[in-house]
Amino acid sequence: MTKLTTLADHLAADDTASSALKGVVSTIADTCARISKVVASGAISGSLGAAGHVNVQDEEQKKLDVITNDMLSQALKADAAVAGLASEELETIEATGRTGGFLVTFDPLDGSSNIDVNVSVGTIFSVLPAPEGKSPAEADFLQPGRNQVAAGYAIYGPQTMLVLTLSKGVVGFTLDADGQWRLTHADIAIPADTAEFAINMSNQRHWAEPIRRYVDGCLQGKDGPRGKNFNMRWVASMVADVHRILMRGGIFMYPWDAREPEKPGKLRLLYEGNPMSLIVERAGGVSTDAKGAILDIQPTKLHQRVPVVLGSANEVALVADLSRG
Ligand code: AHM
Ligand code: MG
Repeated sequence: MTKLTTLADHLAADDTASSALKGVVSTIADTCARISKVVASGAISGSLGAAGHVNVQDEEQKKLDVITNDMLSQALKADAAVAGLASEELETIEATGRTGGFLVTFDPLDGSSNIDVNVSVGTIFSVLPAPEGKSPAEADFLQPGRNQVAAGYAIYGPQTMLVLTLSKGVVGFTLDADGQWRLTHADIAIPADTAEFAINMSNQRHWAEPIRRYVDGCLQGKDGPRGKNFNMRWVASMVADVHRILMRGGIFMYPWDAREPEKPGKLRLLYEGNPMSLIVERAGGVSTDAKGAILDIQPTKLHQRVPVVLGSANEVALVADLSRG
């Protein structure tokens, strides 16, 4: 059997990224491989369950949120090309004492509310350029998603995979039994059309009119305006729902809703919205907050939330059309 290309060989062959950026991606990938083991050990290592406090998002932290946040933070602080980091689990940014290089934002364990029931979870990351000649402040992290020089996620599922975009295209690696990332998905592309949607239907009564109309059209299937039947999936782990869309198409929505009207949505722009939007766009899909491209939003707050509609291009265009009225 021919050996599949390793992540190290794939990065070495990429002449668009600097060696410093490749180093940061390797640091994150190595840490995700280690996180995969901790996640997989579950109750054996006593790492399941609640940590006993809430995070800056006012959400109950799991023990694994804390463990994985510490693992990534420590690894990134030890990387000479990282000037600062920001995490969904940390209140403020952390500067490493270095200048130049890169800033990394991450959600160390997305979907962690699923961890105790053994459903796929993941790590999402985004790499931004750091300011030259000064230690980064919070304002330096508030860059539009278009500035990202790399983005990706690891999914801890039946297979552990790493999905990555650098300057172009989206590639996927699978973790082998020896702890090596192997290139298994050389050119991931999202089909433009789909008959599968993903949304938390239990929030239906809180949605805005355009989302109600769109989903209602899907639910009416062949007998409705769409003239075809739709299937529905909701893992409640963004990594798992987005991964499915990258593998076979679909539309994912976590829109604004009226439960907490002052919040624009549930998902966070810097840790979830931007990295996933870059991956989806690079794979030929579309990602919008229902007004415009998520990647064009100028962030104003570190933990800013954003409505997210992403996936198959023609389907996302329909939601955007309905939203414009
Ligand atoms: P988390 O980062 O605290 O895990 O929250 C984000 C998760 C996403 O992975 C997922 O799409 C969403 O929350 C599910 O929300 P809900 O429980 O409302 O369905
Ligand atoms: Mg998350």
